[in-house]
Parts: sequence; C-alpha cells; structure tokens
Amino acid sequence: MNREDIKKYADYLYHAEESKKDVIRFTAAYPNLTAEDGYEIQNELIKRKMDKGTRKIGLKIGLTSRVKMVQMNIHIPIYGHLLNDMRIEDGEDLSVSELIHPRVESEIAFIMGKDLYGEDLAVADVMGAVDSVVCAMEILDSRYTNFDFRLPDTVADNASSSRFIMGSKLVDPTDIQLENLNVTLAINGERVGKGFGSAVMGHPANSVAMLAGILAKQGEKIEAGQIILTGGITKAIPFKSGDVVETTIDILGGVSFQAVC
Ligand code: OOG
Ligand code: MG
Repeated sequence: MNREDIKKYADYLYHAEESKKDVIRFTAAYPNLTAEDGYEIQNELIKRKMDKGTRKIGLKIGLTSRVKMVQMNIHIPIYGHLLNDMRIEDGEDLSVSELIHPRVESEIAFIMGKDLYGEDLAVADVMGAVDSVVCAMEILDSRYTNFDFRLPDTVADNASSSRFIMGSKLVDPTDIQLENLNVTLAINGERVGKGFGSAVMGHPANSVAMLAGILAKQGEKIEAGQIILTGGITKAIPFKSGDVVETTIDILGGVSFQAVC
C-alpha cells in the first residue's frame, strides 16, 4: 500500500471519529487489504492524534478470548494503542454523545513495572515484569457501520478502541492465580456477562507474551509504566445514556461508570 493510500484511509477513520459518523469497512471495496496494511493505517492514525497533542500510555490486545472471537467472527488476536485522552477515571461519567455506538467489555489490565522484550516469553517472564494488575473495562466504538468489519479494517481502526477505565485498586500479582479469577459485567445491577481470567488464552499473561513477540519482530518492546489491556473476557455489550456499568473481579475489586448524554 502506498503512503498516499495509507494517509487517505487514516484520514477517513480520523474524521469518522471526529464527526461521530460511522463508515463502511474498507474491505467492502478493497478485499485484498491485509493486516499489515491495517497496522500501517493504524500507525498513521495514531500519529495524527499525537500531532494534536495526545500521548501513548499503553497498548490494548483484542480478540484474545473465544467469546470475543466468536462475537466478532475473527479468530486472530490484534493490538492497538491506548492514548491519554482515552482514559476515564473510576466512577466518572462517560458521555455517549461523543461516541457512535459504544459497547463495553470487562478486562484485566496490567501495569508494567519493567520493560518486556522477546519472542516465546512464558507466563512467568511476563508476570515478572508486571507491577500491578487492575480490574478494567474497555469501551469499544468501532468507526464502522454496525461493527461490521474484517481483520484489516479493525486493525486500521485502532482495534475499535475508544475509552478505557481502570479500578483504583492496584494489586500486586504475586501469588494471585489470574486464570481463576471470576469476572462479572453488570448494567444497572443486572449481570450481562461473566467469565474467568482463563478466558484470555488460558492466562492473560499469554496475551501479553504474544504481543511482546509481535513487537520483538519489529525490534520494539513493551515498556515499563505502560498500561496493557489484555483482552475482553466477556462479550462486548451495548449500553446507553443513563446506564450504570460495573465490572467486578475476585480479589481485584470493581470499577464503574455512568453513561450520560
Ligand atoms: C474488536 C476489538 C476486540 C477485545 O478485547 O477482544 C477487543 C471489536 O470487538 O470490536 O478489544
Ligand atoms: Mg478489548
């Protein structure tokens, strides 16, 4: 894909988000678009946002659980970037009028204490570099009509990411079996999703090891201080203004927000 096309597609997504108007997936017209093209567009899109003054604060991994792969009908994990203006605080309101058609999913977030570099890392290597684990939610807001996309489209669209929210309790992961933790997503007190930490590739650290492997091939690493969203444990569920959305995870505690206009 040439530079001009990469810029054109990034522009298209940038304006879809700015104007809150969904667009048709690129692969409808260009079925040969590849995941590599998608990452080039994503990088261009992130660059545009950083030119406007936002900062990278972490990475998100997606499509790492069976429930999410089945929901989106894409069976290959993807990643995207977390920027400082995507973060909302625990208990804060989330304005849905800024978004197109938001959905929420429960995740386990890692805050890295050390750099992580390498291919074929094991769970223990990853956990050795994690400073704390946190109960989190990701708000997805695909810029594509009806969340209808193929792998390269969503990669280009920063993996549908829109906002994320982390609980205030930072937990030392030593001696915690993340795979056994029970995760519940509730809207207005009604349970709408549940799962265990093991839903993410057997253990959320496996998803981070996979990401480290992808980055290592590009000569890059996961950096100390970065926030990593390890992937949805529950299906992503739509919500609307007025809803109170909460995730609770054994040991890690809870996190919530209220959706407002
Ligand atoms: C793609 C992003 C998936 C996850 O955690 O699985 C994702 C989508 O479902 O729109 O963030
Ligand atoms: Mg996610």
